[in-house]
Amino acid sequence: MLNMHNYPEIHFPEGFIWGSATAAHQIEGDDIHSINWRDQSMYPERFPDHSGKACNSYAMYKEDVVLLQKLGHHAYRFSIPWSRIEPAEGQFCEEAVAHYVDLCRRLKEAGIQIFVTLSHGSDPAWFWDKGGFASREALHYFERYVQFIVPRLAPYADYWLTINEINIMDRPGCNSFDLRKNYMICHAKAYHIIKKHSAKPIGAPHAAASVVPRDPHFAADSAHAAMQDWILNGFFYHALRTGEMVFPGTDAEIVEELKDSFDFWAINYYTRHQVSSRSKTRNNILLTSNRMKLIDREFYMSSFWPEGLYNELQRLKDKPVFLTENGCCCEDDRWRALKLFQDLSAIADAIKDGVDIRGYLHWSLMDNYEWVSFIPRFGLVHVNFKTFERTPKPSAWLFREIIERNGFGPDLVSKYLPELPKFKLFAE
Ligand code: IFM
Repeated sequence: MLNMHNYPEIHFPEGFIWGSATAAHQIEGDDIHSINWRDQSMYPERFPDHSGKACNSYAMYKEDVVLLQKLGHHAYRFSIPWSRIEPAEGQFCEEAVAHYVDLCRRLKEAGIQIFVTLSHGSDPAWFWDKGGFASREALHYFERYVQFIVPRLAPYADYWLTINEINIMDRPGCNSFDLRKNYMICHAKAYHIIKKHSAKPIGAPHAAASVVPRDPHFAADSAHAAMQDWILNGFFYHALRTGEMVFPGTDAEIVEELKDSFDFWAINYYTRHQVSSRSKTRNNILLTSNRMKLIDREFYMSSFWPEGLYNELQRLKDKPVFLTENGCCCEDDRWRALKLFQDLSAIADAIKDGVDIRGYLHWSLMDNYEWVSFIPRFGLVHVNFKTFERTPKPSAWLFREIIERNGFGPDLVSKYLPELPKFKLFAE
């Protein structure tokens, strides 16, 4: 997958959906009723940057729709912040609902399909005061929010995404297995509520990552990698297929309404985790070197691993698949072009080998607030965080060309990465 000048012409299936993804907390700004906003104020030491106005997209959403159109996207994935819809317990904000309905209308007018995520890190602070997703007794609040918002969006949504990245949800002080089980239960509830109002397909975006042993010939590393893979990936696939939630060292639980509660696999893919039984932290060993850094600091997504994407997709042959996130953060936009070529060729290979992949949403439309910091820039579009000016990067134009021809070939590689043969990106 690295010898890109020798790629054959790659074509995606007819009707393949191309687009990009964002999340409200990361782009809108002023998510003041969310738990994240409160955490930022209460524990500033954990947050090098405050999310503040982020990309100011709550105010600039109309421009963002025009931008999507200019860049040729067929689809846009965005999230509804529960924190704006129900800022105080039981008080639903009609103004916020009207805002998202208007966003949907504009997207429809622009011919852009809608992937709407119901929960992507904007839980209201009041909900966590009642225990949040860590408490089974509090989950009915989420259900009530879903019951409220779904009928309002049903006329517009083309695809539903329930809860983002259940499999890596953590919160200080919470047992992560219990938390993830509770999220799964909420996903199942949301699935069945949506089904009552909409015939459109439903998925739950999964943070898929390859877990590889540092030394594949060392039994302890392999065993450890297999266990980590279960916790990260296997648990989620098994739970959605069967309704059974199995985490090592805990009692398994069966939730009938969870079984088969999805219409497509929604896959977010970035990187791999290399695990070693010999190191103290044991996973997430960063595979970087000084000459290969995407950004000038350690970041967990520093390794490109298209083979891992191909392998993950091979596990998902039972339903259609959408890539609901994929991308990288970098200062040098050429990395993004490289990532697109590599991961899209892995996706094309997976399609050839029998995986029914229907679409690809790039993370992200624009540079945004990466949960604690503005430094990791994931955007196809550069954002000036002082003026909020949006400027498409070369990779945004590359992506538009890929969309227009529903694929790419070596000519596009040469056009966007002419220096590739001499590139030092892969040198140690
Ligand atoms: O920015 C996040 C997004 O919110 C969830 N998936 C991973 C992205 C990059 O870290």
